[in-house]
Amino acid sequence: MVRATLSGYGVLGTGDVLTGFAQDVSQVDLPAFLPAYESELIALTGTLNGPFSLAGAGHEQAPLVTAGVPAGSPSSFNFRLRVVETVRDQLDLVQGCTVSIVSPLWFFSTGTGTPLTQPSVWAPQQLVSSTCPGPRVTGAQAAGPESVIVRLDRRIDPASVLADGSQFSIAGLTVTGASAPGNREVRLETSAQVPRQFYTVTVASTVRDNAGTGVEPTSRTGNFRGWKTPAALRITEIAPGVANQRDLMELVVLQSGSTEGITVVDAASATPLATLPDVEVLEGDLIVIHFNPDRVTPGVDAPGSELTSKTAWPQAQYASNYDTAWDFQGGTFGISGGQRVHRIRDQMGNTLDALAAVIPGFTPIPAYPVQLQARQAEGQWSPSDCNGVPCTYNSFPSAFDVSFDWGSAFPIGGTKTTTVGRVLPGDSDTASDWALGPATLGVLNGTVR
Ligand SMILES: [Ca+2]
Ligand SMILES: [Ca+2]
Repeated sequence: MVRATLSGYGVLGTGDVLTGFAQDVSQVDLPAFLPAYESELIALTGTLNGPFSLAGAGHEQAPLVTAGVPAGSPSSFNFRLRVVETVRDQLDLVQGCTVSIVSPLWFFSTGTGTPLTQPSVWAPQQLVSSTCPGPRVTGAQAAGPESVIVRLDRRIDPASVLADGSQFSIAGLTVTGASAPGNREVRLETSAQVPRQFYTVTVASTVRDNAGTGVEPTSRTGNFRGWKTPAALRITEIAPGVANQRDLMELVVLQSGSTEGITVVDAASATPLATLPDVEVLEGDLIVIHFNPDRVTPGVDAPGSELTSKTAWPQAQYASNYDTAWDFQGGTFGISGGQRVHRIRDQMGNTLDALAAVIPGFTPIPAYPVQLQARQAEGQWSPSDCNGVPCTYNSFPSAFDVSFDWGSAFPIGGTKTTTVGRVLPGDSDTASDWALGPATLGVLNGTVR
């Protein structure tokens, strides 16, 4: 890339309009003539011909077509609009937008193969104009017994949404109200939904984005299932360090309801360790989640989660199951060691419970204090800070000090005899709720361990 290194300079003026200096390259096959244009100020009009994807930290890119680089031409496979993530969010750019930009021409190369030619937008003012398709419905979800959230791919103008809900229709339900908070969602009030029933919501084209464009006629419906009361769950016991990552987690049901869509998350990973099935559990029930289940070796783990009763896959037949608990199966990853925040999230993504655990001698994991602070901010872990400042490895007390030390729960030989357990009632959201002790999986923990 052509670059100049400036060793010293003074700023004599800013904010000048550069449009007049830019050469319009909308007709040029830019990838074919990249060396002639790279790093030069260009003006270009083109259309985003595909969805956005990641393009380096904090950036996204989408396939771009222009008069000079038409769709399907050889050069089109190496031609992208690259945008800073936050700028794209602010400008509301999506597939199908036609954009005019003025900015220096960027490209990306690994040193081998054909470089990606990437006209770029780093600052909002580099987008001179844009014309986008109308908002498209991307999904819908029940948010309460008489409430639904409709999600769209562009910001909705709150003034375009009528409070009486008359722009939305759902067969089998009456829509009684609607509101748009100014983001990419609309919240509807409905008559009482039938739990688990399938519904389709249809949005009128008079619902518009901030540019005044109505909802796309071809993408104006979303499906959802009728609201059912969600179960409230709490972590009671964790057996980490079991051989072959076949770790276990025990939960207690605090409020009867469905477990559908509840996830177990290691806060460091975007992928849940387990996503629970749709089972109606009762207050006081215990659930044991089996991570990385062994469904191959006969008689070890059941073929799947128990969906109909706590003894659907009985212990006599499947040795690892507990007849006193719902045995659910997780994904293929177990519980990792070191500094970890494990949490239970409901279907909407809210944290139901969390355990912040550390191994003091373990190499500090940089992400851990951030995750700990997030749980403190949610009111799921105490103290809420470390002497008035965010808890870090260097604060006093430190992130280690306010977390539970679970180091001795990782046994040599990978057994599950010693576990991390909540000492009942143990609901102060602090490390003192927890103790190491003999496993009581499938059985309610005691008041001592
Ligand atoms: Ca069972
Ligand atoms: Ca237990």
